[in-house]
Amino acid sequence: MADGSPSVLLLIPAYNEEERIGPVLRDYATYFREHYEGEFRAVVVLNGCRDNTLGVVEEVAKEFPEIEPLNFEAPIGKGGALIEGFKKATEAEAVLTGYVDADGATPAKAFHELIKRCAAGEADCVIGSRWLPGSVLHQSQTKLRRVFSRGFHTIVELLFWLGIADTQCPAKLVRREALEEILESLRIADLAFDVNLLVSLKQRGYTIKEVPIEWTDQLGSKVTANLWRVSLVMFLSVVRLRLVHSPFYNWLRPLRPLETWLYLRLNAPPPRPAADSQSPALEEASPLDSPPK
Ligand SMILES: Nc1nc2c(ncn2[C@@H]2O[C@H](COP(=O)(O)OP(=O)(O)O)[C@@H](O)[C@H]2O)c(=O)[nH]1
Ligand SMILES: [Mg+2]
Repeated sequence: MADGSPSVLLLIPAYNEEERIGPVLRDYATYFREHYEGEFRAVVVLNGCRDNTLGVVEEVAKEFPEIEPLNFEAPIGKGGALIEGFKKATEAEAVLTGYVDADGATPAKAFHELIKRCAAGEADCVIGSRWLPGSVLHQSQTKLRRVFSRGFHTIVELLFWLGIADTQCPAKLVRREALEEILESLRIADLAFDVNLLVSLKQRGYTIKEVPIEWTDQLGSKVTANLWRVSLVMFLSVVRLRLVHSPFYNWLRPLRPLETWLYLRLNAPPPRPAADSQSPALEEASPLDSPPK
């Protein structure tokens, strides 16, 4: 299914990114104006920012109208921001929807490579990998972060048998048909969101291709600064995801309030309730004292 330059919607989740996001948005917009024939749009999904990220994005958007902010006052988490962005993408009918971080770790050219692979019909979802031979790491993550990353990878492999070397690389691209089908099953609002996305795609028989990527780890990570707590939340989320897809899930439903309490205690965004559930809507269900990391 080759399609030269399909329309692309790029999501950029942003939480307190006033320092880092401006140049990244300009680089992406300039690159795609110069190198991409198809339609390119970028939506920055802000969640609970307490700095001037919105002002910075609005300023860039005046110069580059293909960029727009989507602002949530509540700290809905990186996964929550991506879920909202994906909903918007299906409404906008972009052929391909992807995401990268706001800090420029993935250069525009590297994201363009994912688009070329997806447009060439290599897979329904193409994801960058920092762990495959051929990846170019100008700056790696800290050693401790890499140890945690490999630990998380092992747990994810044991739980889901995905066979993916780097589930967490924030450079991913999905075809619209696949996205539409899995949208309702995307629930994880924290940083384990990527696993939710990949498991949902795989369960529905969509193909995922992992390709080596160019990556520069950036200073100022909020994840590395809160590594133990973030890792615990991610662990909880993948175990939860495994249980959701097990026969025991119905027995566990009554524990939902306990689960929400636990996430809030960990200062993390709770998983989103199902559309048909009796749980309150997300915005009301996230009375976090302070934004999640
Ligand atoms: N930690 C955190 N990051 C978020 C959140 N929402 C969006 N993000 C974005 O997630 C991306 C990765 O964050 P970063 O701190 O650079 O983490 P790292 O690159 O994984 O070390 C950035 O674009 C953040 O702005 C959130 O609620 N918490
Ligand atoms: Mg980063």
